[in-house]
Amino acid sequence: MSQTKIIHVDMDCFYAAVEMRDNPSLKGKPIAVGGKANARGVLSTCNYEARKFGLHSAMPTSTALRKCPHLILVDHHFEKYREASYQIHEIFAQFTDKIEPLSLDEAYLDVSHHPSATVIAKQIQHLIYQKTNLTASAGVAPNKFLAKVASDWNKPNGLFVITPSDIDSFIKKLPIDAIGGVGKVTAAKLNSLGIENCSHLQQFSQEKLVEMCGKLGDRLYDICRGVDNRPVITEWIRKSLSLEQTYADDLLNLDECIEQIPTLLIELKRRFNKWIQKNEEMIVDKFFVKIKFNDFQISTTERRMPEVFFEDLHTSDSKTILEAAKKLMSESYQRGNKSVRLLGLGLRFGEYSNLMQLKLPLDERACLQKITYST
Ligand code: TTP
Ligand code: MG
Repeated sequence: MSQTKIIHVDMDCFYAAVEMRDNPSLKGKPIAVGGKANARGVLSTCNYEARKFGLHSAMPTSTALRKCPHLILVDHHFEKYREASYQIHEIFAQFTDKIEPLSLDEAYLDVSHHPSATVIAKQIQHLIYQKTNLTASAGVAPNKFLAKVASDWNKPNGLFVITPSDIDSFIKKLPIDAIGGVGKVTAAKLNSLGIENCSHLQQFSQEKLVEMCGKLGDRLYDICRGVDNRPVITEWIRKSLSLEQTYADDLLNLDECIEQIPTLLIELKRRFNKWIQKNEEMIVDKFFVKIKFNDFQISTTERRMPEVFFEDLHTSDSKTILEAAKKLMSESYQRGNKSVRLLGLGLRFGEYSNLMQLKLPLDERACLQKITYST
């Protein structure tokens, strides 16, 4: 079997780069794209000048301004980011069908069929710059994990190649916090045991790693040896997250149903925030409401939601989501207009890859966005 060759491409400070491209007076100054410094504003990203001050994605804007008072805060222009994203994904498609987009600015490409993945990666970087005037970094490696680490290695506008014979020496020095899935808590726990890099991890049996890190231990056992057998996934996966509540006494009218929404929302948000930590690559696609009437007739209504809705999912604010839930619930209720025994709320998720593959026109994808969540 031929050697697997994966390229991971990731745009450099993507939203910020688009903003600097379109307003060159921002270049060379610390800038961030994000919400205002009121209660819930966070940075979506910032440029490399701002990163020198310790700023990063998902940092509250108020904190960012404290650390970097002359920071220039720029509003989002999602339409522009989607346009650039569309252009880069079209470039990827010139080289292979095996593409797994992770978000607007990032994708894995399986180019095992080609004699030189490095040549393709360079061409992709060149074409991206030519078409969008933006820079991308690329990593080339025998698997997804190493390709992703490699794309980060020489950022910005970098290319880093890990060949099969490099793996052993490269992986041994790799710090554990460079492994996706090792969060701050796990990293701190492992550090306290003197485990700082993959060569330290290699000293432990699989059983011991599972004992120390739970399910993650199985993956760590492979990853710390540079092994990752996950294929580049191109097919549609859809998931949803929902909750349902059956009431001891039927809810007699729409108002009684609507009164239940805030309680249901608190639980939905709690589950969402827990779930999204393990499913970072998923994007919220739709919001839905389910009603079961007392004669067991079921009525569901689902809708794509505006961006602000998704922001509400991971902040304490629920205004937009509450309004949306009321509207969907009214629609569902009208179909039966009788006593209700069960209410449900839910979110459907899609992977960006799937949506790209359906080749939806740009405006159909308009409500999709990468989720910003604060840690
Ligand atoms: P990233 O690729 O994670 O970051 P980046 O492209 O800004 O910077 P880097 O050079 O390190 O790759 O994310 C791509 C875009 O997704 C980013 O420009 C903004 C958006 N984003 C959010 O909205 N919220 C987040 O928490 C993150 C991490 C990214
Ligand atoms: Mg990026």
